[in-house]
Amino acid sequence: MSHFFSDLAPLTFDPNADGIAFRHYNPDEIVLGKRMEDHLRFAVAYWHSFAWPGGDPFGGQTFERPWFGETMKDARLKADIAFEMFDILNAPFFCFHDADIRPEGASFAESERNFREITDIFASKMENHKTRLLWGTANLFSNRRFMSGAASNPDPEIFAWSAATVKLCMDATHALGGENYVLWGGREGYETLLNTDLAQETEHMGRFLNKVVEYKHKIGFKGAILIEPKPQEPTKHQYDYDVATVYGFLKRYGLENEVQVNIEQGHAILAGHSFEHEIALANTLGIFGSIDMNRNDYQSGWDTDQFPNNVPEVALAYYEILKGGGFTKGGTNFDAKLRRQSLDPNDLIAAHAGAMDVCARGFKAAAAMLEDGLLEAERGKRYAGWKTPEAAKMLSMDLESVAKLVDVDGPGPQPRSGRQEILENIVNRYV
Ligand code: XUL
Ligand code: CO
Repeated sequence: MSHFFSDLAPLTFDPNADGIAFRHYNPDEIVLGKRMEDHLRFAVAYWHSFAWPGGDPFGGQTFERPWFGETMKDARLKADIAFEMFDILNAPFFCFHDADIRPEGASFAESERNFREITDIFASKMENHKTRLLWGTANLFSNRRFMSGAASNPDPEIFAWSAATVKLCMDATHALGGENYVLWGGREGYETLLNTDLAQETEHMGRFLNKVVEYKHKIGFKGAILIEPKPQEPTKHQYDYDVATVYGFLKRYGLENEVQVNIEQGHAILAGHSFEHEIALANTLGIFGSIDMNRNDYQSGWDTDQFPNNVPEVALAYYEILKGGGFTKGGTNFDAKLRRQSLDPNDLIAAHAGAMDVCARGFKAAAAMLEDGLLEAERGKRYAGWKTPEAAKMLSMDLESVAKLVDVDGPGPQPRSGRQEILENIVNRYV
């Protein structure tokens, strides 16, 4: 034991606890016929919890962690403490980028050796810890070599370097039994059209993604390949803007049955959508995969990556997820970081425990809303007109024939209330 977390005991479900505990998240509670842990599939994000120094655009590092440094000794200590935290949180999953877990080497080969040493450590730790890998991913955005993109970079050598990096990270994810592999195109986009060949860049991204899918099948990786949409930040115009944009891209390259989406709440907000909209659309298009459950600050307009703390919002998101049948390979990843003044090791534990509780409350509310069926009954009534054979037939008739169905001498159809406030009042009964 490193004593970093002052020997905190693993958290348990204890609504009356004095200190940090789960007050709403009971992993073994059965909801809709399944354990909560198996529904929610929580994951800890390695980067924010163990690699992020606490900087903001106006100030640098605020956190002091014994593993901060660029040596392999630091990386090994970081891995030890990460698994200590996973145990304290009883976390079923974690997620990582290559750059979170190993120091950058002087060459690709050295970075690869560093990376493999740590993923081997993960593999042996996973033999006697419960935590599994929800997804692995490659960081193709932090190092300056990626400043003009990865697959969309004008420099073909960066395209190749990116391919080699993704291959390495997919191999590791596969070897560790990861359930998904994520591609977030942090710098796949542009700052100015004046130096950008949009047609060529998007074509290269399509070719790149095809290679990723081919490789997945070649190595027999059974996990899902997920794209994480985001509209901007760091680039001004990001190609994977939102779920709808990603779907158009997948269709264009024939990958809509191969690739799904990892939807992040904060990214949905940046794109001008609600989280539940993005989830509902992904379900409608058949590409829902997983979620990053971290919110933005609504005033600042930045990707502030805060732990979830708004039960009604979370409830509506899980409602859509449950309506779509729940997670299969996906889960609830906390791609969230502490506020930079939250210096203490216990802040990390409290942040995750609180987030798990917020999700549990929202999830239970969502399950109850679905089980009681009031909202779905209302929705059913609203579309009931389409249940008649005459109405349904219209969909296959041509425009002129449909036009003939109008009673041209009558007063015309009468509008009906959308009952929004009544529906909001129903939701409020649960949250
Ligand atoms: C950045 C972001 C990433 C992805 C993984 O906004 O969300 O952490 O989740 O690269
Ligand atoms: Co994310």
